[in-house]
Amino acid sequence: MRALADCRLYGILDTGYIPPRQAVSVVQAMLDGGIDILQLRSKSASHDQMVSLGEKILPLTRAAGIPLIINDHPAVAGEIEAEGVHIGQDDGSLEEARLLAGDGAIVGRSTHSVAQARAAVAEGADYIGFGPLFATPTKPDYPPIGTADIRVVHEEHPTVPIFCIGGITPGNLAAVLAAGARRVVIVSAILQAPDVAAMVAGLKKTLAGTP
Ligand code: 3NM
Repeated sequence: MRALADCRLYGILDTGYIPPRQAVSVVQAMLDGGIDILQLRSKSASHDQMVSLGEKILPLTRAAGIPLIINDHPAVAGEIEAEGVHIGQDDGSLEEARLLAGDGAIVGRSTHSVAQARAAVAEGADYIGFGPLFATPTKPDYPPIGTADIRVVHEEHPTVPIFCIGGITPGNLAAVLAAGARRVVIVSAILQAPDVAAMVAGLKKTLAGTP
């Protein structure tokens, strides 16, 4: 299983873009392109629907040796024995999520400011998301925070994996990396690409150009 520390390109299977019947083929394309870590995100799904979708995807991510992270549903992560869970600012404590997700689970938290990043790290997050850097249709209600604080959070938390997120595309990835990012989450630019595997492979190549 790939270690979190070795993950730089974080993909999300978001049912807002991909209907459940296409989930397996799109996940396979992301894996073929070389995605490092994958999250299952479905804002409208019930516990049982998340379990059912997660159980379809888990054999693929396991075969590829990469972690599967369940968004918002720590109990689902525990039930299907996914590698981890991701929660937002309003989703309770990391401790509670860790208890539900099970021993050894990766627990990540979304953060939208330097102060929230500090709090999540103090609370013991295994990784944080940091964004949205740019305006994004995937999370339309959040004001973009820009790129200036990327360097600040990396300097404050040199040992915590920080995944920059929000509006990142092949067109601005180099600028995001130049602003100090090392790891990114990219959703719509991957899921809406005509060739998902080729898009992922291209993004990985850009990331590999920056240590
Ligand atoms: N969380 P895209 S931004 C799911 O800032 C999500 O916490 C964010 O999608 C955060 O790559 C975001 O399509 C959307 O912009 C990322």
